[in-house]
Amino acid sequence: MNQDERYMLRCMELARLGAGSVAPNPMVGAVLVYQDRIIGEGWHRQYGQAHAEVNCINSVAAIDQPHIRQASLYVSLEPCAHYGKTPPCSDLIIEKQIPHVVIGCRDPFKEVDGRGIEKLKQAGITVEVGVLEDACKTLNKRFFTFHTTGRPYVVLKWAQTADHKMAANTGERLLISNAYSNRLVHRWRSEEAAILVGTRTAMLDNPSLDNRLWSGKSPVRMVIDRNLSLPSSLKLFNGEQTTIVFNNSKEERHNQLWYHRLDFEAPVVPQLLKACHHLQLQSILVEGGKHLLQQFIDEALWDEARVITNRQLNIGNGLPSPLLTNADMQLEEQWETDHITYYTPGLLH
Ligand code: AOF
Ligand code: ZN
Repeated sequence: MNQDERYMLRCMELARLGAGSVAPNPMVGAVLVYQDRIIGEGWHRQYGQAHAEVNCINSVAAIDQPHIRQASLYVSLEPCAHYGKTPPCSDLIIEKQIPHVVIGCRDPFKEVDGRGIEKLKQAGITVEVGVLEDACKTLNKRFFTFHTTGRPYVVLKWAQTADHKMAANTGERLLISNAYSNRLVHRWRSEEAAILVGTRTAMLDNPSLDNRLWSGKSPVRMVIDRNLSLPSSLKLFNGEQTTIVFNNSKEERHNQLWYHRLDFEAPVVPQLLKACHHLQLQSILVEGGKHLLQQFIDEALWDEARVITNRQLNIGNGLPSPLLTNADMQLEEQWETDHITYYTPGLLH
């Protein structure tokens, strides 16, 4: 690892301190380096507030301020060029006469998208782009997927028995995961903007779809209820989170209950993702059931699948798990009786 990469790694480390507070903005970190010494550090801390570069420049001690004009700025994402909730960072960099800027990756947001880099170059600043580029993109995988593909980042999740069954034939709820993996699932819920289930899962499991076992926020809940037949007593229709009900007739908003109409004669998943994009929901966690999960897989509209397998539970007859075709297994983890396997779509490799 060279010096540039080391400083970029520090930018990413700082960026992660904004996790959970900056979405739908990306996590961004910046460091200012003078004669191989860090004289300033900053990150985007809170949605709507100062960007990483501003916090970084403001952190420089008085004694080092004269050095800013000879320093190098490292930043994990291209400095912005637009007036959003804050003025353009590229203007500030130019104003401060920083001579050299090293960027992790380009910003795909259409208001920026190379304009920040261009502006800096026009001002005579030397700009280097693409240091630890893949890692910088992965850090904001939800933001990148959202802006480059026009749909949210999709995480599929299910729990299965050792013999790959998701439910008993009777439809009754199976207790598959243990206390450890349940907590992990709540962490996953805290990390995505929205959570989705199908009609049958909503009815049979009556899930609350909130995050009770981990710190941080709960996602927006989404349920498919084609004919609006689900009882209003279900947990997901109650509580404080917003719930979006995808159906075939109603388009209305009542406080936290939002109805969104879909054309059920056409494939539902692309329409649903389009609605998420429109609502600025950058990621969704799909928690079942099998039929819905399979639709995402068959349409190749998914980015990660996380499968919890209880290795001690075999039920013989039952509802088989979705079939993950063209998937690459990435990693496995063990939480007591549960084994968790992480997959990504093999088609992309
Ligand atoms: C940067 N540095 O630290 C971040 C950037 O509404 P605003 O003004 O906060 O702008 C949000 C957009 O700015 C966001 O979509 C992304 O393109 C960029 N984020 N840019 O130079 C930062 N967080
Ligand atoms: Zn900015």
